[in-house]
Amino acid sequence: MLYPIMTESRQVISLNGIWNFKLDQNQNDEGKGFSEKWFENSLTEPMSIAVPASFNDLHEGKDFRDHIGWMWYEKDITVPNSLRETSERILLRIDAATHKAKVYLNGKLIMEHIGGFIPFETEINQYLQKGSNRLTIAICNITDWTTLPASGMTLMDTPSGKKRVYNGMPDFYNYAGLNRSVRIYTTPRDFVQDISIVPSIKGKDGVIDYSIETVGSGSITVEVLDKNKKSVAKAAGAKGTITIPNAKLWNPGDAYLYTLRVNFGTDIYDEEFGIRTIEVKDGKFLINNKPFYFKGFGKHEDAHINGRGLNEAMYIKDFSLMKWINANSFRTSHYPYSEEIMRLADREGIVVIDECAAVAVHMNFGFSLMGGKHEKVNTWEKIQTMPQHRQAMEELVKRDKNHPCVVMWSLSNESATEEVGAKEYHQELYDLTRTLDPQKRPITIVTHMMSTPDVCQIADITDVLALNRYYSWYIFNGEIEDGRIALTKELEAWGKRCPGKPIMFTEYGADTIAGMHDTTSVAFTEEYQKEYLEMHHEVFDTFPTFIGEQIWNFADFATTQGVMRAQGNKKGVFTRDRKPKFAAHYLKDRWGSIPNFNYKK
Ligand code: BDP
Repeated sequence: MLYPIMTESRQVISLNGIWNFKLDQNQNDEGKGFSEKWFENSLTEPMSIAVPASFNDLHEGKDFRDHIGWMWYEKDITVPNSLRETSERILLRIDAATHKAKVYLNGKLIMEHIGGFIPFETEINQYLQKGSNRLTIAICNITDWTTLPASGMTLMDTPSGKKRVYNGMPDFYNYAGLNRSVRIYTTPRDFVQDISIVPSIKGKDGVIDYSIETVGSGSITVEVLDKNKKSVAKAAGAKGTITIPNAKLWNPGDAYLYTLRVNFGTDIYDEEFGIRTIEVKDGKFLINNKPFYFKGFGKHEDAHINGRGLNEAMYIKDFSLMKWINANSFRTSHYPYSEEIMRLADREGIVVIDECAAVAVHMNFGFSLMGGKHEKVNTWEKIQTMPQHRQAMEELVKRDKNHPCVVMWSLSNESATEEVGAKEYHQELYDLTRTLDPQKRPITIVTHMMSTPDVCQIADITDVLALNRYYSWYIFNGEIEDGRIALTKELEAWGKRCPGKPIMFTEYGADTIAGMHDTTSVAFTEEYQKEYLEMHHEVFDTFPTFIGEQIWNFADFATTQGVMRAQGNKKGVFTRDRKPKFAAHYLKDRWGSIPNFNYKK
């Protein structure tokens, strides 16, 4: 799916700003918005809300912040006559509505979407009227065992009355609403629908195989522009191969972006791309034919006030901190991040593992961790996430396939990979993703600490073993040496189960309260976080097929409340307001001495 940009043939109009807002469904009822047809008139007594942003932290009170159910956004928009009266296509594009949306224009339902982290759009010419138009968007933040993220919901009796509660909700706050931009954009009637670019390297030259999807009639010409917008190669036709002599490569920490300018009839679109290759071979993860070592983090889109809302100043700050600490990569845990983040990673040379929103796809995990009574079920017999999961991978690959920063897809985070049925479930998604991705990137499945080598069902499918492990934290809390022994044992066992398969840690971390210190380290102190990381790194360094370390988490982040969370998850190497903890300085030194390439001999 093409990102909306202005070109000589396309206009982009932002609808961001202050909108009307109203909560609907409350803890006990199903809401009135649909039965009373709130979309047919202006909302009565609306609140003010900012778009883009998560709604939760923008007004006070638990009932507001923790609202579960439907909410309504509304804005009056006027499209200039000059635009409305042309034959151009006018599209409404919503970059993310978390998690489910119904969109009305002047009272008519014009589109619906499920999945809170992916853009969706529709042509609106036929619904637009002269003067003011009422745009109403109903959004629901409920997840269940058919959605991604997964997790169930129950109505529980509490002393103050019945209350909706989540079962197995993932460990991040359910920030919702219009989290990303809402825009109108135009294209000519005959237009470029999609572009795919597959780069390769031949000696000193870069080669791209391109293919263009169009709607309507016209002839296609394409042109490659260098960083200074100078034309370096040309071709014609919907498909083809272009050689870029003496090409500059896209490298981690040293990005170079070319532009493919596509002309089709009167339409023009500029798609950026990089020349780089990716391959998993002989136990190594190769970028541009050289063994790469991942240094970095699992992250979240999470910030004060905006929640998970688009926050470009924060993106710049986070990338600056990643460079400061000598990181070269991150995973989009646990959902697709904004297109603006992906474009920035392309530009800054940060390597990305791109994860879909498949988190909490496990019907036994939440219960067992909380010690609650729960009859064990087989997740893969009961869960109904497959249709959404297929859609999620289709939408993600379609959106992100040309990004040079994306080096691997992650099909899921900590799903029930230890349960029988996980192999078949993930194999279907693996095959789908492989077919969809023109660049045929490696694909991984991130596993949790119970998915050990003796029981893991997906180890043979995944191209890279991506492990989330918490030795010396959830297991042997406070005991570094016990953790060391158990961790070493598990890595040895993986070596036996999957000889020669590259392995990396996509999560390991210790909750650390900034400012809490001790001479003899104990859990939660800044000293303990550093010792915990040092121990892991000593072990990692002894395994030749160990290809990367991504710490949980880049920064402290908001979660639902719970006895294990002190105003959120504190495993950040930075605080939520992006100040370094003690361990950050240690990491800066370690990662400063690890090159991007050829770390493991
Ligand atoms: C892992 C999850 C992650 C959590 C983390 C933790 O993948 O989302 O935040 O554990 O417990 O299980 O800190």
